[in-house]
Amino acid sequence: MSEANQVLTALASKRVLIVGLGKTGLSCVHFLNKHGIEVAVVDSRENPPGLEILQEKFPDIAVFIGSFQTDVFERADCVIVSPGVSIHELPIQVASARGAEIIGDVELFARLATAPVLAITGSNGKSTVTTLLGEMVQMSGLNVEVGGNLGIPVLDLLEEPAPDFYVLELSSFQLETTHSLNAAATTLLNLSEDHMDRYTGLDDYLSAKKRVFNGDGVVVLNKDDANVISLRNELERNHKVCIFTLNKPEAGEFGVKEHEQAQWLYFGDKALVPISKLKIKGTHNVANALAALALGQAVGLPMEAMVATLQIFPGLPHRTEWVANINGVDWFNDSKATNVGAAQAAINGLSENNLILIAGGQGKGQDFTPLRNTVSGKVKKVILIGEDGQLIDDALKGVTDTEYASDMQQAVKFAADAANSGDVILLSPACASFDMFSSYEERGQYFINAVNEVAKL
Ligand code: UMA
Ligand code: ADP
Repeated sequence: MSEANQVLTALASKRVLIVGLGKTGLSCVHFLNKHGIEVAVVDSRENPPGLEILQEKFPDIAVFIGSFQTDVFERADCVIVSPGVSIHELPIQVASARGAEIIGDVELFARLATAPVLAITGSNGKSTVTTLLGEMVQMSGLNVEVGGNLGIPVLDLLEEPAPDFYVLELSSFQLETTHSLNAAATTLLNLSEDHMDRYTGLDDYLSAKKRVFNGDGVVVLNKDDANVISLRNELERNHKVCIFTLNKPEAGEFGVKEHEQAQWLYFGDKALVPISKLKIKGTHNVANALAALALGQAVGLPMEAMVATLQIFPGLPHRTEWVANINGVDWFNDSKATNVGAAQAAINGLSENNLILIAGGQGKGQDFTPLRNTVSGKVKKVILIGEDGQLIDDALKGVTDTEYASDMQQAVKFAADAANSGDVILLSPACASFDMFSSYEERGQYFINAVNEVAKL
């Protein structure tokens, strides 16, 4: 019997409970049902998103909604937890203490996947690096499946024939329930506060992220991030470590150096490509490019193919995305900046000193004071939106002008009114979107629509 079949047979003998009926939960139901494994589903929401599909396609599956009823958990001996649910929820803890196995979809994937995995985590830049690396694999003439936190649940990737590589974006939430992933190459891109409503502090958040290093594959580390590089000695015991930096690289490192009167990406003393040729813009995206190169090199992708990819990869929507130039004012949509670190990177990355920033939303318990230094001298006005706009205002007292807007349309109008030709307007909220929008994509689209209205005036 193949290893994968052994894993599935072992699971079939257990009472499996899927917690959460979002994308992940539904994907688990589909996958396990296809392999003849019986499951039950529980979701604490009254009206979870996948309910209609579940009832239509799988009318025989038991589903419990509206709360986490303890008796439902008591019957389970394998609990598959969706990333949006904390494993510290009491019924999950009780099940675990009773000996039930607590895993996530990524753990199941790790046990079943037969091709090497490239795994990317970090507070910011994950989706960009994951997508870019996927494109690099393809440009190298190899087959790739890309997914994870990016949006395609990992078990869906197993529906396709095994590729040469899987490239996975993994969140701290997903890593919490992952035990046996042994990625061929992996990175923790950076670490800054996020999801502080779920973790007790930065250390707790880091310990979830560090689970990406559980295997023995190559580890790519960011030398410029103090929290990340402090792990180097510990990781060198079990891993080959590769380094990237925005500064001059040492031998064997990826970095940036001046060459022919321009800034170039370098590997050791080898000039690779001028930064001006990269399609993705901003200093943070230079770091993302270097991280992707290091991961690709770790698994033998040809440098020429990777460098060629960098010259055509346009980046992803809602990430420092240029929207329009109206009356000499450039508008950028960075709606995916859902934490302070991301907004700081966008503000610094655009390297302007004439910015008007639109920020605010759900702060997720973050400390906004680090924004103070970044905004100071660069941002001439901040338009505040959403339920935690006031917290940002408090953190920025005295360093810039602020104004409150009741919705995105008004925020765009206030920003347009405050801008002069040559200014840059940036939506980079530093917050989640769920107080006003269904997702960061919807927030970005509302912004783009409102900017297009301004263009018509
Ligand atoms: N929820 C409940 N009760 C439940 C189950 C979920 O209240 O019983 C809530 C959660 O608290 C959360 C929401 O429902 O607010 C969605 O949670 P989920 O686990 O059902 O989410 P999925 O639809 O399965 O999507 C998840 C990831 N979502 C989260 O981690 C919150 C998606 O990442 C990911 O794309 C998808 O799996 C496929 O792998 C999204 C995300 O916001 C983009 N990720 C966070 C981030 O990037 O910052 C980590
Ligand atoms: P993630 O998937 O980790 O959220 P994305 O690639 O989607 O990352 O980028 C989200 C936002 O994070 C971007 O809009 C930008 O503001 C910021 N960002 C991107 N790359 C980096 C980086 N390397 N360091 C810091 N911030 C970044």
